[in-house]
Amino acid sequence: MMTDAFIGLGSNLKEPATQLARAVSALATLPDTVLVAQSPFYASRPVGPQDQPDFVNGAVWLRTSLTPHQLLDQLQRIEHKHGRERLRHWGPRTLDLDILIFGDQVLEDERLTVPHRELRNRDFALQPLLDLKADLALPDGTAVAELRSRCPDNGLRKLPPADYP
Ligand code: A4P
Ligand code: MG
Repeated sequence: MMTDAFIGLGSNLKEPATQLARAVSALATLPDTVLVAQSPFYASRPVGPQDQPDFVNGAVWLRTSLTPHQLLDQLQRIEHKHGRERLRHWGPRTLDLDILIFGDQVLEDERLTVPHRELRNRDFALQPLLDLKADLALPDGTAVAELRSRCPDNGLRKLPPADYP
């Protein structure tokens, strides 16, 4: 069975837009998975510690027969391959890949919380999801558009396509 999965991408170190573009290429070659679409990229102010560079964020829509945990394994493999450094919680990182939504599944265990626990507070995750699928909803039926309209504003700026390869 194929499931629609939505992945959030973030980076604020070492040419963030390039990090994200490389991550999209890697996601497009995952086993048992097709890349349906990628969102525009956005510059956003950091949530959490402010003494760090702005982030670039985006999202991709995958269709996969991997399980959520198999997909997480693959995302973590890509993060490590791309030289991810994670110095502190919510601090700067070269590449962060989060499972935002995995079909209509609701999961909570020691490795995985799906939908992502911070999704409803983060315009930099909600807006790219809307760009991918305007009528997307959470498993409980809440429209992503509704969450976006109620979410704190984080100064999102859409990057022109020329800013990423
Ligand atoms: N984990 C649980 N649920 C998930 C999920 N749905 N997707 C676990 C991916 N991983 C999930 O994550 C720690 C553990 O979360 C993983 O080992 C996995 O088993 P992490 O990314 O390695 O650690 P972290 O960065 O210390 O914490 P966290 O909570 O994941 O950080 P976030 O939520 O990723 O936030 N500001 C802007 N503007 N843009 C950003 O992208 N990102 C962060 C990091 C902070 N501020 C930001 C941004
Ligand atoms: Mg993460």
